[in-house]
Formats: sequence, C-alpha cells, structure tokens
Amino acid sequence: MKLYYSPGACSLAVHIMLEELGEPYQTEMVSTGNGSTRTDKHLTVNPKGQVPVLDLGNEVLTEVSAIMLYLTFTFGANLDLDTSPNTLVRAVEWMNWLSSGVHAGPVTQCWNTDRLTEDPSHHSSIQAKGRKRLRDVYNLIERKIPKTGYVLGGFSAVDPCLVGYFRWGNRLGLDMRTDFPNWTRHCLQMLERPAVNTVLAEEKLSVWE
Ligand SMILES: N[C@@H](CCC(=O)N[C@@H](CS)C(=O)NCC(=O)O)C(=O)O
Repeated sequence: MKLYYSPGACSLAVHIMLEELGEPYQTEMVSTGNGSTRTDKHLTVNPKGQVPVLDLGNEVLTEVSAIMLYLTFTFGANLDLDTSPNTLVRAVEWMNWLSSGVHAGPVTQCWNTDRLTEDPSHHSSIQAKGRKRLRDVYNLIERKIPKTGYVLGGFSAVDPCLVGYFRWGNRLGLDMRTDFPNWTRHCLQMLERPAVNTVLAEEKLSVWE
C-alpha cells in the first residue's frame, strides 16, 4: 500500500491508521501548500487533485471515510477493531459529518475562501462566518465526545480523524485546551498511542499549533 499525504491535512487520519495496523506501507508526500496535489503527476493518481489517496497496487482509493473503512474491514483484526454493523454505521455517521459538515463547510470557508467567491472583497465576511460556524460545529463535536474512552467505545476509524480536526481547531484560533475539555482529553489519550506519535513526528506536526 502507498499513501499519498500532505503534512497536517485530512490524510493524517489515514496515516495514523496505517501506522496503527502495522501492515507494510509506503508514503509519498504531495503538499497542498505548494500546489503539488494539482500537478499532472498527482492528477493522474487522483483526478480530484487531493489527498489522501491509498494506492492498493491494483486500484486506487480516495476519500478519508472510504479508506478508513477499507482499512478497518481488511486489517481491523490486527487491532481487534469492532466491525459490527452498528459501530460501522456510527463511524460513517461521524466521518461523513467531519468531511462534509466541518471540512467542506467552515474549514473551507476559513482556509479556501477563494473557492467560494470570485470577489476578494467578500473574503473577510465569509471567513468571519466560517469561524462562527466552526465554533458551533466544534461545540457539537465536544458534546458528542465521551468523558472517558474512545468515541465509539473501543478504538475505531473515527479516533484518528479527530486528532487532525483538533489540531485544525488550534490553528484556526480556537482555544482547544480551554474550551473543548472532552476533545482535549481524547486527544491526550490518542497521544499515548505510539503510532500517533510516530506519524506526528514523521509529518513534523504538533497538535497544539
Ligand atoms: N472529501 C475528501 C476531501 C479531501 C481534501 O479536501 N483533501 C485536501 C487536504 S485536507 C486536499 O487535498 N486539498 C488540496 C486541494 O483541494 O487542492 C476526503 O474526505 O478525503
């Protein structure tokens, strides 16, 4: 397996999951920051011009939620992951919400404002609204994170996703440690996992900045 990732992007969740599962994999970095997700070379791999991409050799998978479910089904036994229908349905519920309601919503408003309007004079109001929406959805996430343990009980595909969104919250100006105690507790629990630290070191990231 080969993961195409950009440091700190939504591909972080897949990177963590691959490291957790302990199956052999390679990585190739394509930075969203320098436009290398939009080169002809990367567009051949993923015509959407995005990460994550998981190259399985005979086919290519895109979309965080699809890749995370593929890894859960295929290698979940390595970690004794729960693959019962109820847990998988809840995982889809979480990951779709993160991808559409958070990433494509307020995060895009704040970081990819130019994709939402041709008129730069609209940027600041779109970003201000994005920051407000971000706080609203982060408050909802905070309320859904339990006071102990992982999000769906046992460790699941959802937990690595929440590490990246936690980091994004800090980068988007939210005070995650003060205002989101359940999420901070969950993130600290994730930081106790060696795989999470390995990947953060490889991508040269801190969840706090
Ligand atoms: N819905 C996709 C979103 C993928 C996505 O937006 N990836 C971003 C990085 S977080 C990206 O590659 N952006 C580069 C671009 O769109 O040019 C998923 O869940 O995988």
